[in-house]
Amino acid sequence: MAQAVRVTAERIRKLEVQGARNVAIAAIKALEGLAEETSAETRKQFMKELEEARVTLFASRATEPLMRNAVRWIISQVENSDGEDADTLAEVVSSSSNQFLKDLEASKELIAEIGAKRIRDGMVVFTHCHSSTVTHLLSKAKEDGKTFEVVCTETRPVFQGRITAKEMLALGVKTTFIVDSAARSFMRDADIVIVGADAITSEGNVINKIGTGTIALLAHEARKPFYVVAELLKFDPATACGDYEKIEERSPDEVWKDAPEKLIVRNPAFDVTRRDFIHGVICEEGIIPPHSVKEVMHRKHPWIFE
Ligand code: RUB
Repeated sequence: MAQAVRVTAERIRKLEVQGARNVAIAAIKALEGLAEETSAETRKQFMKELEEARVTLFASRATEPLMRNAVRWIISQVENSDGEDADTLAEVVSSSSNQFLKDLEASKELIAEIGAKRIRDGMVVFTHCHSSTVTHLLSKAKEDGKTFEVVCTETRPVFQGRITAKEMLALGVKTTFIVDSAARSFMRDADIVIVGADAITSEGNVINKIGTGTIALLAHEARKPFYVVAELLKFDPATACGDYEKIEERSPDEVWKDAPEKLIVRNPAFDVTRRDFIHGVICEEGIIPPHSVKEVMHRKHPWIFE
């Protein structure tokens, strides 16, 4: 097993790398690392290493289709190339990884440009957890000269909301930090809710950090627009074939380290927000209704269904 892959998978598992985009980027870089450190000589040996890497990276976190799509695409580029020696194939891994990262970056910029227009002066933006796509959108809005405030939840059990809060403060945005259970009390002051996504299903439902589904309900109750900001490649093609998106269940220790014996402590990392509660998905194709994501994927990324 390539060292780069093993170390990266462990870092992802431990949440040292957090958020769907960062997880995907780390996995792509691990494949680049594999291409550099490989001792394979033949095509067969190299393909075996790639397959081991795929299995290890996929197992590092269960609910990360962007990472899976990225790894699948890079491996398919290698499969489709006719190089016979490992050096040539390693070259294909490097160039396709580069291409994927470039496209991912371009999507992020486009999403920020589109989404920033939804932020108007004086708005209070409510967000949950830490999404690099959301914070980039907000930094673009700030760069465009918008003045707005942010309310962010701490996001139990591992407090990713603190990352969001620090990033907002660094941007000079007035930020209010609340416990997750205060979400309803602060929803009435919000003008817009913007969250990220880990996965989008074929029905247009969105999977994001645990608590997102509740916040969507609260936004619905308070009649506040609820937007999901995500690259299209967070779509999980397996859901179109009947599979459910697997919801990662993390260690109970994250919730209560020395919990009494026999106490059942559950720690699902994500939940599902039904498409009915989502005003729009802000993606690189514009702001689209959640139920049309699958159709857009057929047009933009047909390979994903192969
Ligand atoms: C992070 C989370 C983020 C999405 C989107 O969960 O739910 O909202 O991953 O992030 P965790 P991004 O901290 O458990 O990884 O927009 O950066 O892809």
